[in-house]
Amino acid sequence: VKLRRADVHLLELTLRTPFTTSFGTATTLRRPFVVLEDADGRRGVGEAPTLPDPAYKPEVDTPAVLTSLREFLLPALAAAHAADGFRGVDDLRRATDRIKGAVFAKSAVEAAWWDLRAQAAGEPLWRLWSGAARTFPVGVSIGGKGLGQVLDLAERAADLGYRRLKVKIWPGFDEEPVRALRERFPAILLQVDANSAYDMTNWQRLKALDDFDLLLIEQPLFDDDVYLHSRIAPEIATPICLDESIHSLRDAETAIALWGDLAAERLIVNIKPPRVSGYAEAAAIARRCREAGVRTWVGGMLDSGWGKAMNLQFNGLPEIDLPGDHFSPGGAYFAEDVTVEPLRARGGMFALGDGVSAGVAIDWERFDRLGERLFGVAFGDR
Ligand code: OSB
Ligand code: MG
Repeated sequence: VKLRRADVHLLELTLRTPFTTSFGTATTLRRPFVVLEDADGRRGVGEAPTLPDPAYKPEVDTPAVLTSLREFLLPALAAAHAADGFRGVDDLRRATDRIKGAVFAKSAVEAAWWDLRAQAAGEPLWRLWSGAARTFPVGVSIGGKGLGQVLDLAERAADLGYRRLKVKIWPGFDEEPVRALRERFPAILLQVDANSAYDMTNWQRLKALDDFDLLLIEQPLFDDDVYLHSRIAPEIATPICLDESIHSLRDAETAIALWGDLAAERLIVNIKPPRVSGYAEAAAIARRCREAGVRTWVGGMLDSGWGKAMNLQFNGLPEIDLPGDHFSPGGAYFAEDVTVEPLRARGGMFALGDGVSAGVAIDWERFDRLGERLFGVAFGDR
């Protein structure tokens, strides 16, 4: 792929339903999108699914991602492109290797690059990633303020046909919503996400959730911790799922080693491609987890239709076991989105097709209307 320019756009996306987690409520999301242009004039797009502040984990806030892109990643890409060009994704990744962290920013660049590759090949992304045109179940994540809203959103999700629900919990709002959801939906796949709201003084509360046949408990402890999670895993019958604290294949290896003989039964990994710096690393994690018998699924960050479409293509990998966070419980996530056609699940199932790249198209008129271009670099001729 011969690149001509890289530009960063900032779009404002408005959630139709505010999303509440243990760390706060989000309504409007300012999202960086990387647009890579190749020598044939194609435009590849990658989203950084940022949040307003670093309450989920460091460097996922909009200002941090914009700083990483402007100050470090785009200059490093321009320098590497001038010196050697990019033959493949490994060259692209190597160009920014010396920059530590910046996983969301790196992922946005890589996503745009994959989009270009897929367009040039005329293929869907799932095929480039050695996936299959799978039909798989998808789930929803419920971030409700209080029991009333949680039950209301769960009802809407069940009406739309989703058979897997994830609910946000925190100390004092855990057993109550889980009990209510389990009573209302006895057969549904149910899981919880604490977004690191518990600590070593109160994690024992989570043992009470063992009575409700949950699929998993996601990131109960600290956002940067793997070790303490491995210590509480033998004490809770429900599997522990890591989200925030997995950034790389190496982190996944650490978890697999720490869980030891319990890995297959008590460890699950939420693979969010942007949180692990991109789709290449995400695929490596999925394969390593499969080898170790550790189940995986594809998480979301309230991504736009574009980010979700790419994640759904990634869900085509046969190594992904469980339903992912790809759809919102009450219909579309955003008042206005960046894709021409909305993504659709039928009966809680999503079917990958033969459409090129992400299988949906960017609506450039809306893309331009929702935000503005902030900065960019020209790569020049090689
Ligand atoms: O922890 O999975 C999470 C949203 C924002 C930040 C973190 C998380 C989430 C979700 C939503 O749970 C998943 C989605 O539907 O995109
Ligand atoms: Mg999570």
